[in-house]
Amino acid sequence: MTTPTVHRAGYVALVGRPNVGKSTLLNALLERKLSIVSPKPQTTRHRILGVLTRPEFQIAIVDTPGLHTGAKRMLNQYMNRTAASSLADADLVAFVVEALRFDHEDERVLERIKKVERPAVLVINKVDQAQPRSRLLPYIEALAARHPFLEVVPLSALKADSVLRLPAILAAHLPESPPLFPPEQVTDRSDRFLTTEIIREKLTLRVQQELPYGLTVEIERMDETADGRLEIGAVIWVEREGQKAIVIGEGGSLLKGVGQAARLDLNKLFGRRTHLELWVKVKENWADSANALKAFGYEGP
Ligand SMILES: Nc1nc2c(ncn2[C@@H]2O[C@H](COP(=O)(O)OP(=O)(O)O)[C@@H](O)[C@H]2O)c(=O)[nH]1
Ligand SMILES: [Mg+2]
Repeated sequence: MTTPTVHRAGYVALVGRPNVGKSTLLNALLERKLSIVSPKPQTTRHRILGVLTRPEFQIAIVDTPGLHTGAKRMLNQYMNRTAASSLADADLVAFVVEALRFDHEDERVLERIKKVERPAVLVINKVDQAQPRSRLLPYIEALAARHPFLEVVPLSALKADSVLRLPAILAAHLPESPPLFPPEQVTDRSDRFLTTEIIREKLTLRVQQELPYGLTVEIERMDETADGRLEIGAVIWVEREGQKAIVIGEGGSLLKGVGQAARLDLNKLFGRRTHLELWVKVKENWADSANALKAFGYEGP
């Protein structure tokens, strides 16, 4: 006689303040680059779904923009709303924090988790850089006492082996359910969307200070050539004329670097050679315009 196996499936939302490593964790769990990552906070602007399918379970992991305080711009308000609704819709919340750091923004996220009354797992990321190590255990114990977390999992999203046990831990707290997605589906995002994100990541890594927050990318065309290459034309939108020169760089150097780095990722994503053409254009204060945000694919109220 064989024991009947239970199949579990559901949504797990990765929530936390900006920069704790939510997107890095999503990519590590899926073993592929789905969500863009940079050392700058607020890199993730959208809800990104990654589907992890195993024989015994399927986890629909939702990466969210970091919940942040003092959001004045319309884009930032959209981002917070996206994160809040993913939190409210989740079967299980993975509250991601950074080892040895817990500030007022983490505090606000925890308050929200309490308010929506979703079951939550505490993920303590970046344990690789926690110094001194002796402070780690008291830190974990203090946080664990703050809320009835179902589990507390210290890990390092940058170290693949430390995330290995997380899927089974998450799945154990999901409802009994058949799979929600076909087994081969990895995300609900289109190739066009993933392409804009890759270009925005390369830009975010190269431009300084506040400029990453004023950039957005739009795909104008995506065509297959007769010899099987992919031709992509994209516009980088900035908010002011003065930002255009910065994005282009001296003699076009910055834009060229962005194009080269993006092409490498795109070749990998599409499994074929891509040709990428980038233009820089100005749309005044697009990040505060409901119409522009809608046109650029940001989810509104
Ligand atoms: N040392 C260390 N850095 C990490 C870890 N996970 C993420 N990071 C870095 O933290 C920064 C923010 O990561 P990201 O995934 O974009 O954070 P998010 O804003 O929460 O999505 C990036 O520079 C990552 O490389 C980790 O486990 N250890
Ligand atoms: Mg992110």
